[in-house]
Amino acid sequence: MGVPISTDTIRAMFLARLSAMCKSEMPRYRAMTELVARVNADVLAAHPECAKRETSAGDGAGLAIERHGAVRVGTAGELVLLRRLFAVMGMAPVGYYDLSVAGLPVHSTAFRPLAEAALRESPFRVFVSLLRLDLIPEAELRDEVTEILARRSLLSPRGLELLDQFEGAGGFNEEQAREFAGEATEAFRWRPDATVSIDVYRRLHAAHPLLADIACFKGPHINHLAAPTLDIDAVQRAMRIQGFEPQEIIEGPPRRRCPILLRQTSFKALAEPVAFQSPGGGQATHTARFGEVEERGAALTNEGRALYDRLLSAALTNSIENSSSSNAAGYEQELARQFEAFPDDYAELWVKELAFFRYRAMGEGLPSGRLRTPTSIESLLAEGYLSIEPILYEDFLPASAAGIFRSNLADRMAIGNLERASRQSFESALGCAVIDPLSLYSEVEAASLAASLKALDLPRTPPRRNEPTGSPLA
Ligand code: OOG
Ligand code: NI
Repeated sequence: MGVPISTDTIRAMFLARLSAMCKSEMPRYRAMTELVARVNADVLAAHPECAKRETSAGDGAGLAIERHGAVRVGTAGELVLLRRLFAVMGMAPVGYYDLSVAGLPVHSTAFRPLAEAALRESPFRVFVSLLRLDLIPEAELRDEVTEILARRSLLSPRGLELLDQFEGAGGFNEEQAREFAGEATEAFRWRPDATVSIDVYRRLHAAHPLLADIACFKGPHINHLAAPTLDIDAVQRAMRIQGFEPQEIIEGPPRRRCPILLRQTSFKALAEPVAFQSPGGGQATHTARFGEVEERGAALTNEGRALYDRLLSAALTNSIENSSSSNAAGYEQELARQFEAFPDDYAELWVKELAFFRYRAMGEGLPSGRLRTPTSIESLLAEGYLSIEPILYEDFLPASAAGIFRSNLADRMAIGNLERASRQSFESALGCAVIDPLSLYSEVEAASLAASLKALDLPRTPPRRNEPTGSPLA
């Protein structure tokens, strides 16, 4: 085989093809990426320091490259095949997202690179949702869907053959990598000829639009790609003015000085013509594909995330209760009001342990003699021996994902009271456990601290905070 191509390179090859396919098939998506590029160029011209902010975008050049995509599959077998396919591209399942809480009959994970170097090289993830047939009440419909899905294969025979070769040899040469990237892209192509009659499509669509989207076509079409931006509010305004009809609100936290987690917006899925099978044949439209924009900020600790979840749900509840003329504007105001309780300063986020940080040693190390002084990470930061920068959030947010799904379903269909999905059942379908995202961030933080202390020539880890000094009575 010679020297195998790195999985990071295969991921980049795949994304380049996928992106080209989406742009050529969806002029609106291409136009959206051009709009985002203009906004990003304006931000960089006005604030050159922003290039550093999106850390996984490196010097900012990476802003032209999409950060994630999403597909939906119907069966455990399909999910396992995608796990194998994404492993070729250096992506593993991270996180579990239960979307049944939002009335969607799916649960999900994100296939993504794990290592910092891999994320820097190509920070592309795929949000993969698995249909929960158990949530479809009608037994007859469930059987019908099972039968339809059993007939399709996600990957071409050549793609499957290459996958076996990769697993057997532990890698691809360049030619195999290129061929596989092509086969994988084909697997996610939107194919407008349904595998069912219009009658079956309509019945599934009536049960839940997602059911029709997942079951009636030849494969798991890529439903969107998400372009990164440095100013999602500017993108949202430009999308409105230029007739892209973005969703009503930006999902996620409000605009802040210190961005956290993930903010997202999208334009509504396009109605695309579909040709149906006999009996009947016929044509109709289906909303399959849209475009998304994302802006990322700091990854939050467990405590930070709990605070985020609490404030977000308070904003939602209050804005529903006091809903006045404009829901969207009322919600945004309420969201901003709630998030006043979320510190908007990196030093404070560090002190309160609400976000994860990467440490860096500054200068030449400590002056000799200093090691005898008891010290703390806090004073090393205060005295400038250490510096911190937030670790970028690489994952997703279930409430935001639900918003993205819903804004792109023709009708806001919900199956009443969906049973809570179990992570266990998802993992047994996947054939392995999903990785806990928090453990990844905390490893990056710990490794950067250890390396920085070593660079400062400190023999052991000092306590995080200064001991409280003096007596409270002094
Ligand atoms: C996936 C929606 C989730 C996001 O950015 O949160 C997602 C889907 O519509 O299949 O992509
Ligand atoms: Ni998305």
